[in-house]
Amino acid sequence: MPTRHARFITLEGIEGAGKSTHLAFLKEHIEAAGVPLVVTREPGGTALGEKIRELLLHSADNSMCADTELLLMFAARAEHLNKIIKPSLADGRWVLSDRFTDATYAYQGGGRGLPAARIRALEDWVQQGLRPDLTLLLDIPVAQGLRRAGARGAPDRFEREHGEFFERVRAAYLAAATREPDRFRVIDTAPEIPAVQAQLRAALAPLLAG
Ligand code: Z5A
Repeated sequence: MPTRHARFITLEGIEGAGKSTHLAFLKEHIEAAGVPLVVTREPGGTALGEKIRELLLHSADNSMCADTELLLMFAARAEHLNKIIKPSLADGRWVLSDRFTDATYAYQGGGRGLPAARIRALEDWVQQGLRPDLTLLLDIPVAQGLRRAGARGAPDRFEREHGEFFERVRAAYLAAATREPDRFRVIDTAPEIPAVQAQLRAALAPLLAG
């Protein structure tokens, strides 16, 4: 029997903020506390969701409408919620998701300029009130993030965007963190990795203690 109430944790951030780098550390740290954990990602996390991810990230056609992009994000999310997130939480397993709906507000809202009300309508419909318990926002100045990300391979459809796009995305993330200080923990990922891990440990401590 699970001893703690199952928690839904999300990891967010702009390009190059260090999500992939810190996901493995988070998994290890949470599991070391004896917590059964499912690690997943968006867009994706299910067989159909991964196909939608492929369309979203690697479509050769750069002219996808912003509304199409938004609807595909929520189509993948509906699958993810119903097949992975909700069943895992109901089973007492914690869920750590590499991105969730805050990414939609940041990228499709802040980045693409879609109205927040349109995103909220889909959020209410698809999530039926389910929200993360904790959101770790990995934050880094855009220029530094893009420098770090630039060291990787061929860019996907989002990674081909310009600095101003990521400035809008970052501003939207930080505004969300200011609006919901109880749910968000902003982690400064500009320092070296051990210093970032110390912040992550501190952010998780209250949940792991509870
Ligand atoms: N998207 C959306 O638009 N709307 C939505 O609703 C959702 C998603 C759910 C998915 O990409 C894309 O989908 C995403 C938004 C969009 N596009 N973008 N951009 P993703 O999340 O799968 O991929 P990503 O954003 O490119 O993130 P990533 O690959 O997970 O990782 P990262 O955050 O960019 O960073 P990293 O690969 O861990 O680190 C980058 C480099 O920096 C790497 O070489 C590290 O070794 C180095 N690094 C990291 N931390 C440090 C420190 N502290 N010191 C020194 N070097 C470091």
